[in-house]
Amino acid sequence: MAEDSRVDEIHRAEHYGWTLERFLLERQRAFPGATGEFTQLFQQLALAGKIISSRVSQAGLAGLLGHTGKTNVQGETVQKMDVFANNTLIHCLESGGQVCLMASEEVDDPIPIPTRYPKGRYVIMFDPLDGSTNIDVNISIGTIFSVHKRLSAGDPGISDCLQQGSKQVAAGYIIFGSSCMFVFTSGDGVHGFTLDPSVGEFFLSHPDIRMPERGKLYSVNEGNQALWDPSVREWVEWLRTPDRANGKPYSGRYIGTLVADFHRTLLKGGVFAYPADVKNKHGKLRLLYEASPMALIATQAGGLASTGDEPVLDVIPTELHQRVPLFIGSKLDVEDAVARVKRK
Ligand code: FDP
Repeated sequence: MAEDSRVDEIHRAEHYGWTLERFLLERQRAFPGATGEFTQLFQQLALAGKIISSRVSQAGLAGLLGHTGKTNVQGETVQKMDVFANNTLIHCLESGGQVCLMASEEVDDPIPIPTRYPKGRYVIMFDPLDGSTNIDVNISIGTIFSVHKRLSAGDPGISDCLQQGSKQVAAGYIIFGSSCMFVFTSGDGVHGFTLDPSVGEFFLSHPDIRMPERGKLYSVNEGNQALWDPSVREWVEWLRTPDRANGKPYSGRYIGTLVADFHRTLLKGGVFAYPADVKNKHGKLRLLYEASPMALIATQAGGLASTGDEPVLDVIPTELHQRVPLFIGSKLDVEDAVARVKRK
């Protein structure tokens, strides 16, 4: 047996039986003062992930494909699965007692916890089902979440949501792809768990994920080229220009679901970008529940995330559904992008 695959096998055997729950409980024990609230919050998130995963895999049979006929706060068409995922997350999280306020891509204002339930010390924001345009065509989609500590002493409000990314206590995503994975960081590395649907549990499959320092892939919607700043066009052109010393040309990969494009970038390296353009003056992706959580994961895995002007984690939010340009991925690839793309 080749040394590499033997190491892989030992690695797998060591972590077999490490469910997400066991992993969280072990970590909880390492903090004697821990209340267990954080672990319980993640149990609720995992439950929501399993429910959404099960529906996503049956969407065509369960009458859940297609749109609702409505548009959301972003002016985008709301798909039936968006609504299902949004409601599932809200119902799983509102009653647990760990969360004091929620916010969702699908809802204009922060979502309060009904008075019949206790309020906890966390604020959670999510994109319930990222990649809406890919739902009906069986391409990977996902849920993204960002967790902050509550700031306010009294009734929680919008200021609890408008916190810098660097203040996140945890962030993650659940990708519904050829397998379902739960990937998260709570500031101590990035860990990935794969759902075994026959057991109904997430098992640790990717401990301590590290992003390669440089990759060979770039990921951007080239259909927007005509709308980009010339410096963005030149950067992409540079990536495509053969140069052995720099490992170029890079190969292009673009799925059009941030979760899926980011997941590939996390594991394989390279760079994903959604720059500002003439149509999307501040970029397209949402700061609080798309760019920020991915930025925390990227930095925890040794990568970088920038708006082109500043680290995503430093942006001070002013609006719940604020957008930012995003360059995210391998450290050296993002540094190249930032050096080449014109600042504001
Ligand atoms: P979608 O609008 O399909 O929900 O969240 C926005 C997002 O998808 C990201 O997942 C994705 O990276 C991006 O938009 C795709 O946008 P384009 O179709 O403009 O490339």
